[in-house]
Amino acid sequence: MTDIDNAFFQERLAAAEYFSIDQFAGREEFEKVKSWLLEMGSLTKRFEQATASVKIVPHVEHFITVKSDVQHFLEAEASIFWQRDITLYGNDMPWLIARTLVPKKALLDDYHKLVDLGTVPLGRYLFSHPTLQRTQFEIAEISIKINELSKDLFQKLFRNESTIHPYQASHKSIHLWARRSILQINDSKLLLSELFLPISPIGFNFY
Ligand code: VNL
Repeated sequence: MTDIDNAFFQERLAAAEYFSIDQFAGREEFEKVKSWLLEMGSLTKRFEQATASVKIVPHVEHFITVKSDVQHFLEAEASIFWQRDITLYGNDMPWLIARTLVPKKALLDDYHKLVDLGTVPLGRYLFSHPTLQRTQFEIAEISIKINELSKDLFQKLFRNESTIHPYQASHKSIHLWARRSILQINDSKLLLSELFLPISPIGFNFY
């Protein structure tokens, strides 16, 4: 995945409409995948149990000024955040797009190591912390029309594993699962957003 491919999905992830978990309870598509969506520990670790090789590629690691909705969700006073955007690969296939937003002040207190993670998975650092808490879990469904994907991106997302032919299916959409939640160490909160790509173990719906 190029930086541009990652940015395409990050935009969808940021614009998604999120709902609380109970909004999905009982729905068949949700029940099938909820053990992944509601994983409270490290997703990276969970992926590592599913494949021999998990690799993280960072696309963006910089300071930004966030929009007010994110600031509100995190109850952050200031609007300057550290942004980390990654693609996670399992078996060299793109499985997950993720963004981490950390208030600048929190970097100075509890999260100073986050600025130079590079290819080290975030979870390896965070989930080893004894006082870590996860709150405000929310789920989103993201629909992407097949004809919004370039031929090249389509190839990267599906390789040979797909039963979908891009041209027969150009009027259809893939429906992907995403989630966001807040992690907190001491008084420092950060926002994690994660989008499961079609060939990840969680799969996708297509219609
Ligand atoms: C990272 C890896 C972030 C796996 C994730 O969610 C994740 C990372 C924010 O290394 O930045 O599920």
